[in-house]
Amino acid sequence: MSGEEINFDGLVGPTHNYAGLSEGNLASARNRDTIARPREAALQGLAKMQQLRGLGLAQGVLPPHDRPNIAWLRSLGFAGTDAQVWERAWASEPTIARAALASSAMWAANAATISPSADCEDGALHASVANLQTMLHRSLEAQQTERALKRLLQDTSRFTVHEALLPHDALSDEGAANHMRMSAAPGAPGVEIFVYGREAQEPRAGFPARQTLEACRALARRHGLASARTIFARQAGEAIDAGAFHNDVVAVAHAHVLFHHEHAFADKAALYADIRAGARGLFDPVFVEVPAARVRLEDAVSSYLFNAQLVRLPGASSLTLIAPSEVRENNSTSAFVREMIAAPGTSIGDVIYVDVRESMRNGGGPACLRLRVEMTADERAAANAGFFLDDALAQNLEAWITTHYREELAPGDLSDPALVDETQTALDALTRILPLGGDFYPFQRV
Ligand code: SUG
Repeated sequence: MSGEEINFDGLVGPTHNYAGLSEGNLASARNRDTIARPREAALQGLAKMQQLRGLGLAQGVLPPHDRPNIAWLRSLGFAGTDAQVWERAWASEPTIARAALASSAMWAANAATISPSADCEDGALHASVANLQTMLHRSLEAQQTERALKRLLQDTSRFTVHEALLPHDALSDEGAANHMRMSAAPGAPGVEIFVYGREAQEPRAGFPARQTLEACRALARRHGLASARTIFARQAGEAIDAGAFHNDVVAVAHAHVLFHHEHAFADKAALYADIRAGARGLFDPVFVEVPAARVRLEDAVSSYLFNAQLVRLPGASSLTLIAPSEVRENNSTSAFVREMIAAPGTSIGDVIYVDVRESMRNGGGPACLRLRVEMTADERAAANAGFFLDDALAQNLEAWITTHYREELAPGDLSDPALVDETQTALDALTRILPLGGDFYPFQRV
């Protein structure tokens, strides 16, 4: 059966800011308390989606979450009007308030793990919402993500959207950012590779490892994956400590190609062998390894060379890397990419640079911003068409962003009670642009 990989990008929310919330994410720490530009951030994200659509790729959109998260603050005992709740939270619990404001749902690669129907025992497409339990601000995303995915994938005879795993340290799950898939072509059965940073209960000294083996195994079981084509690989501790808080900071796969840094995985030889075994009879895997002698882990992390989208453009014989412009500005990564795409017989034959700088400053590159959903033509027809980007939707979203988003959010602006009404008005309007319904956001249900 033929299929298509569709990228669903998270729209950057109106409260995009730099709060330094993610330990182990070097960009988030570095840019803490700097001035954010929400309007520009959202327009950059939309421009990236439009650029990819212009190249002939299918593109979808996922909505931002309601922030500040007033419902959560109320559950913590804050009372009064929504604006008062926000003021009071800032006054007494600034750490909690910062978490309640994060626009981190924009990084849709962390929304869920998707297994296309070709891999799943019951022939349905399975999606497991990520619990994102490691970081407080991200642990607030699962419920709303589940609502969004259920709006997109409504047809329960074709799609199964699983709720997040119990949010506990033992089942720590960050979604597709730690999941790769290789196959002959979209629609064909593939090899699913789950990358974990630690096992439950395993002590770890350095930066947090946000994905456990136990969570990976649970996802594979839920999705009904064939064990012969399911791989669990450990991320190198060295990579995590160098700032690769998700595997997609040091590796990306598409079709038969795995593009990765030399130090991405704890046991590369075992991973290659497992992929070859899983792929037998289906496709010949190609491994494009970037040696540390060419690109240091530090440069891979600061440029986000691997946080790129690896895509096949219509009619192209090789793959194209959609990389952040920071890769072009780093001498070692730009030189490596230039040589790679020019090499005879290369599997990755082109590069296109995109500007998502506002997101990058929080550690989110082009690949973080999108959730890949591989669908057959029938599945695509059954999915909610209103989430697929076309010119009319792009125009509406652009106008919506321009109307509702602030140009700047400086640290001193974050406590502004006016933000509550402003963002709720914006999101309420969004429910009439995307097919979300008038009860999508918690503030619409009170
Ligand atoms: O979880 N940053 C996100 C970036 C997620 C990137 N996603 C992927 N690699 N797929 C995170 O660390 C920073 C928010 C702040 O500091 O304000 C943040 O949440």
